[in-house]
Amino acid sequence: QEAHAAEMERTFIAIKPDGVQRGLIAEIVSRFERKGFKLVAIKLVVPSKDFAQKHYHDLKERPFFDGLCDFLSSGPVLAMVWEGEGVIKYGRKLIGATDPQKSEPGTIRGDLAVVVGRNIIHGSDGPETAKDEINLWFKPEELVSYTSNAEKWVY
Ligand code: RTP
Repeated sequence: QEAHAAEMERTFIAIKPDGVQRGLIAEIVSRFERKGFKLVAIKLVVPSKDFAQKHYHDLKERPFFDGLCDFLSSGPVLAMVWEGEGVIKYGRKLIGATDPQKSEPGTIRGDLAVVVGRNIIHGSDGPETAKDEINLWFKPEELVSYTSNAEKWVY
């Protein structure tokens, strides 16, 4: 069965400053790669606080909003777009529950994080937020369209 890139689902995944500083980039990228998802955009950026507030606008009423935005803008973030069938929902599964105390072993947060304020990674929680977050973090020309060799064996 042939899968066409144009129809493929995309999600926004970011390794937060704690994940980058702890040297977990390769470990995390490798989990998405090995699963069979395809990397279509990647860059290392230090977001401004204003940008962090835009990214987390849904949480602006929450008590931890200010600290969360300070934290996201405190250092380099690895911003990525991953593509594949079901990548939004399954990406969240790979990531694990928001609170690492509750994430299952085998998940990224379960294996690699301990507290909710330092849970190392972000992933879009649905198709609408995925679209919004990809547009916020990336210009259209930063999304690379290519056929990966693996694709014909994954699908
Ligand atoms: P994310 O958006 O980062 O993937 O996380 P999520 O959907 O699993 O969780 P969400 O409720 O959207 O919260 C976003 C981020 O806010 C931080 N947080 N801190 N101190 C707290 O009680 C608290 N609760 C959430 C976490 O970094 C969470 O990932």
